Amino acid sequence: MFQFIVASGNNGKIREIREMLGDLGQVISQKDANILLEPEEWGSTFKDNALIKAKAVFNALPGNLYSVFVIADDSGICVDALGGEPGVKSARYASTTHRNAEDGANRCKLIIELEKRGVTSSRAQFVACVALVGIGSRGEYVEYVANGVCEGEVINKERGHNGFGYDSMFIPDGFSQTLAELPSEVKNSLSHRYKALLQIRDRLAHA
Ligand code: ITT
Repeated sequence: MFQFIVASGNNGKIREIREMLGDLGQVISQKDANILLEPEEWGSTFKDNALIKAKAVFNALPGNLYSVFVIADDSGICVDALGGEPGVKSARYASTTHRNAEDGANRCKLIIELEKRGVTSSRAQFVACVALVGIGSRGEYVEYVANGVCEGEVINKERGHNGFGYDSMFIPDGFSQTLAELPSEVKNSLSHRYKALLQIRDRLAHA
Protein backbone atom coordinates (compact mmCIF):
# COMPACT_ATOMS: atom_id res chain seq x y z
CA MET A 1 0.00 0.00 0.00
CA PHE A 2 1.05 3.61 -0.62
CA GLN A 3 0.51 6.77 1.34
CA PHE A 4 -0.45 9.88 -0.63
CA ILE A 5 -0.05 13.44 0.59
CA VAL A 6 -2.11 15.81 -1.52
CA ALA A 7 -0.31 19.13 -2.01
CA SER A 8 -3.43 21.25 -2.14
CA GLY A 9 -5.60 23.53 -0.09
CA ASN A 10 -8.63 22.88 -2.31
CA ASN A 11 -11.02 20.56 -0.46
CA GLY A 12 -12.95 19.68 -3.63
CA LYS A 13 -9.80 18.37 -5.31
CA ILE A 14 -8.62 16.55 -2.18
CA ARG A 15 -11.99 14.78 -1.88
CA GLU A 16 -11.97 13.70 -5.54
CA ILE A 17 -8.36 12.46 -5.38
CA ARG A 18 -9.25 10.48 -2.25
CA GLU A 19 -12.28 8.98 -4.03
CA MET A 20 -10.13 8.02 -7.02
CA LEU A 21 -6.91 6.77 -5.34
CA GLY A 22 -8.23 5.60 -1.96
CA ASP A 23 -8.13 1.93 -2.97
CA LEU A 24 -4.33 2.16 -3.40
CA GLY A 25 -3.57 3.58 0.03
CA GLN A 26 -4.25 6.30 2.56
CA VAL A 27 -4.85 9.76 1.02
CA ILE A 28 -4.26 12.72 3.33
CA SER A 29 -4.02 16.45 2.71
CA GLN A 30 -0.79 18.39 3.25
CA LYS A 31 -2.59 20.12 6.14
CA ASP A 32 -3.29 16.73 7.76
CA ALA A 33 0.45 15.99 7.33
CA ASN A 34 1.22 19.30 9.08
CA ILE A 35 2.79 20.86 6.00
CA LEU A 36 1.34 24.33 5.98
CA LEU A 37 3.25 25.97 3.13
CA GLU A 38 1.47 27.55 0.16
CA PRO A 39 3.99 27.72 -2.70
CA GLU A 40 3.72 30.56 -5.19
CA GLU A 41 2.40 29.19 -8.51
CA TRP A 42 4.64 31.25 -10.78
CA GLY A 43 4.67 28.76 -13.69
CA SER A 44 3.07 29.55 -17.03
CA THR A 45 1.75 26.02 -17.61
CA PHE A 46 -0.37 23.57 -15.62
CA LYS A 47 2.58 21.15 -15.69
CA ASP A 48 5.06 23.66 -14.23
CA ASN A 49 2.67 24.60 -11.44
CA ALA A 50 1.82 20.98 -10.58
CA LEU A 51 5.56 20.23 -10.21
CA ILE A 52 6.17 23.41 -8.17
CA LYS A 53 3.48 22.35 -5.68
CA ALA A 54 4.48 18.67 -5.52
CA LYS A 55 8.21 19.36 -5.08
CA ALA A 56 7.64 22.04 -2.42
CA VAL A 57 5.66 19.59 -0.28
CA PHE A 58 8.04 16.68 -1.00
CA ASN A 59 11.01 18.82 0.11
CA ALA A 60 9.18 19.62 3.36
CA LEU A 61 8.71 15.92 4.24
CA PRO A 62 10.76 14.68 7.19
CA GLY A 63 13.16 12.21 5.51
CA ASN A 64 12.79 10.01 2.45
CA LEU A 65 9.97 7.62 3.25
CA TYR A 66 9.53 4.72 0.82
CA SER A 67 6.12 4.44 -0.87
CA VAL A 68 5.00 7.87 0.37
CA PHE A 69 4.05 10.02 -2.61
CA VAL A 70 3.10 13.65 -2.95
CA ILE A 71 0.31 14.30 -5.43
CA ALA A 72 -0.28 17.82 -6.75
CA ASP A 73 -2.98 18.85 -9.20
CA ASP A 74 -2.89 22.03 -11.22
CA SER A 75 -6.02 22.49 -13.21
CA GLY A 76 -8.42 24.93 -14.78
CA ILE A 77 -10.95 25.65 -17.44
CA CYS A 78 -9.97 26.85 -20.94
CA VAL A 79 -12.82 28.55 -22.82
CA ASP A 80 -12.62 28.76 -26.62
CA ALA A 81 -14.67 31.99 -26.87
CA LEU A 82 -12.19 33.61 -24.45
CA GLY A 83 -9.09 32.50 -26.37
CA GLY A 84 -8.34 29.76 -23.82
CA GLU A 85 -8.82 31.94 -20.74
CA PRO A 86 -8.90 31.65 -17.77
CA GLY A 87 -6.60 28.59 -18.11
CA VAL A 88 -3.80 28.56 -15.52
CA LYS A 89 -5.38 31.65 -13.95
CA SER A 90 -8.70 29.87 -13.23
CA ALA A 91 -8.32 30.04 -9.44
CA ARG A 92 -7.57 33.77 -9.46
CA TYR A 93 -9.77 34.82 -12.41
CA ALA A 94 -11.81 37.36 -10.42
CA SER A 95 -8.86 38.51 -8.35
CA THR A 96 -6.91 41.71 -8.90
CA THR A 97 -3.89 40.27 -7.08
CA HIS A 98 -1.99 37.00 -7.51
CA ARG A 99 -4.13 35.43 -4.79
CA ASN A 100 -7.06 33.06 -5.38
CA ALA A 101 -10.62 34.43 -5.51
CA GLU A 102 -13.75 32.73 -4.17
CA ASP A 103 -15.28 30.12 -6.52
CA GLY A 104 -18.51 32.18 -6.72
CA ALA A 105 -16.62 35.33 -7.74
CA ASN A 106 -14.69 33.40 -10.43
CA ARG A 107 -17.94 32.03 -11.88
CA CYS A 108 -19.45 35.53 -11.91
CA LYS A 109 -16.42 36.83 -13.79
CA LEU A 110 -16.74 34.00 -16.33
CA ILE A 111 -20.42 34.84 -16.91
CA ILE A 112 -19.54 38.52 -17.42
CA GLU A 113 -16.72 37.70 -19.88
CA LEU A 114 -19.03 35.44 -21.93
CA GLU A 115 -21.68 38.17 -21.97
CA LYS A 116 -19.09 40.74 -23.13
CA ARG A 117 -18.47 38.49 -26.17
CA GLY A 118 -22.22 38.18 -26.76
CA VAL A 119 -22.24 34.40 -26.34
CA THR A 120 -24.41 32.26 -24.08
CA SER A 121 -22.17 29.19 -24.36
CA SER A 122 -18.81 28.11 -25.74
CA ARG A 123 -16.74 25.01 -26.29
CA ALA A 124 -14.41 24.57 -23.33
CA GLN A 125 -12.00 22.08 -21.80
CA PHE A 126 -11.22 21.27 -18.20
CA VAL A 127 -7.51 20.45 -17.98
CA ALA A 128 -5.64 18.80 -15.11
CA CYS A 129 -1.93 18.13 -14.73
CA VAL A 130 -1.22 15.82 -11.84
CA ALA A 131 2.33 15.49 -10.52
CA LEU A 132 3.54 12.46 -8.57
CA VAL A 133 6.75 12.95 -6.57
CA GLY A 134 8.17 10.50 -4.04
CA ILE A 135 10.40 7.55 -3.31
CA GLY A 136 9.31 4.19 -4.71
CA SER A 137 9.39 0.84 -2.93
CA ARG A 138 12.96 0.15 -4.15
CA GLY A 139 14.24 3.52 -2.94
CA GLU A 140 14.14 5.15 -6.38
CA TYR A 141 13.16 8.81 -6.82
CA VAL A 142 9.95 9.12 -8.82
CA GLU A 143 8.88 12.30 -10.60
CA TYR A 144 6.05 11.95 -13.08
CA VAL A 145 3.40 14.27 -14.54
CA ALA A 146 0.14 13.19 -16.18
CA ASN A 147 -2.29 15.25 -18.17
CA GLY A 148 -6.07 14.86 -18.49
CA VAL A 149 -8.62 16.78 -20.55
CA CYS A 150 -12.43 16.79 -20.33
CA GLU A 151 -14.17 18.34 -23.34
CA GLY A 152 -17.53 20.05 -23.15
CA GLU A 153 -19.51 23.25 -23.26
CA VAL A 154 -19.45 26.14 -20.81
CA ILE A 155 -22.74 27.98 -20.25
CA ASN A 156 -23.45 31.50 -18.99
CA LYS A 157 -25.42 30.37 -15.96
CA GLU A 158 -24.97 28.18 -12.91
CA ARG A 159 -26.86 24.88 -12.62
CA GLY A 160 -26.55 22.33 -9.81
CA HIS A 161 -24.93 22.14 -6.41
CA ASN A 162 -22.53 19.18 -6.52
CA GLY A 163 -18.81 19.54 -7.02
CA PHE A 164 -16.85 22.79 -6.76
CA GLY A 165 -15.28 25.57 -8.80
CA TYR A 166 -16.70 25.88 -12.31
CA ASP A 167 -18.62 22.55 -12.22
CA SER A 168 -22.03 24.27 -12.25
CA MET A 169 -21.20 25.99 -15.57
CA PHE A 170 -19.75 23.01 -17.48
CA ILE A 171 -21.66 20.39 -19.48
CA PRO A 172 -19.40 17.47 -20.47
CA ASP A 173 -19.78 16.02 -23.97
CA GLY A 174 -22.45 13.33 -24.09
CA PHE A 175 -24.57 14.83 -21.28
CA SER A 176 -27.22 17.53 -20.92
CA GLN A 177 -26.51 18.21 -17.23
CA THR A 178 -23.67 20.23 -15.76
CA LEU A 179 -21.00 18.49 -13.67
CA ALA A 180 -22.71 19.99 -10.61
CA GLU A 181 -26.01 18.30 -11.58
CA LEU A 182 -24.42 14.91 -12.21
CA PRO A 183 -23.61 12.53 -9.32
CA SER A 184 -19.96 12.62 -8.20
CA GLU A 185 -19.47 9.02 -9.46
CA VAL A 186 -20.29 10.20 -12.99
CA LYS A 187 -17.89 13.16 -12.78
CA ASN A 188 -15.21 10.83 -11.37
CA SER A 189 -15.59 8.50 -14.36
CA LEU A 190 -14.99 11.13 -17.06
CA SER A 191 -13.23 14.15 -15.56
CA HIS A 192 -9.88 15.67 -16.51
CA ARG A 193 -8.65 14.67 -13.04
CA TYR A 194 -9.83 11.06 -13.47
CA LYS A 195 -8.00 10.79 -16.82
CA ALA A 196 -4.75 12.12 -15.35
CA LEU A 197 -5.06 9.87 -12.30
CA LEU A 198 -5.49 6.81 -14.52
CA GLN A 199 -1.97 7.47 -15.85
CA ILE A 200 -0.72 8.04 -12.29
CA ARG A 201 -2.15 4.62 -11.35
CA ASP A 202 -0.23 3.05 -14.26
CA ARG A 203 2.99 4.72 -13.10
CA LEU A 204 2.43 3.55 -9.52
CA ALA A 205 2.19 -0.04 -10.75
CA HIS A 206 5.98 0.20 -11.33
CA ALA A 207 6.90 2.18 -8.22
P1 ITT B 1 -4.35 24.16 -4.96
O1 ITT B 1 -3.42 24.93 -5.85
O2 ITT B 1 -4.08 24.41 -3.51
O3 ITT B 1 -4.43 22.72 -5.31
P2 ITT B 1 -6.37 25.77 -6.25
O4 ITT B 1 -7.85 25.85 -6.11
O5 ITT B 1 -5.59 27.06 -6.14
O6 ITT B 1 -5.85 24.71 -5.17
P3 ITT B 1 -5.47 25.54 -8.99
O7 ITT B 1 -4.45 26.60 -8.84
O8 ITT B 1 -5.09 24.28 -9.72
O9 ITT B 1 -6.02 25.04 -7.58
O10 ITT B 1 -6.75 26.17 -9.66
C1 ITT B 1 -7.76 25.36 -10.20
C2 ITT B 1 -8.95 26.23 -10.57
O11 ITT B 1 -9.74 25.55 -11.53
C3 ITT B 1 -9.86 26.51 -9.38
O12 ITT B 1 -10.51 27.74 -9.56
C4 ITT B 1 -10.85 25.37 -9.46
O13 ITT B 1 -12.06 25.71 -8.88
C5 ITT B 1 -10.97 25.15 -10.96
N1 ITT B 1 -11.14 23.72 -11.21
C6 ITT B 1 -10.18 22.77 -11.35
N2 ITT B 1 -10.70 21.55 -11.46
C7 ITT B 1 -12.03 21.71 -11.38
C8 ITT B 1 -13.11 20.82 -11.39
O14 ITT B 1 -12.93 19.50 -11.45
N3 ITT B 1 -14.33 21.32 -11.29
C9 ITT B 1 -14.53 22.64 -11.19
N4 ITT B 1 -13.57 23.56 -11.14
C10 ITT B 1 -12.32 23.10 -11.24
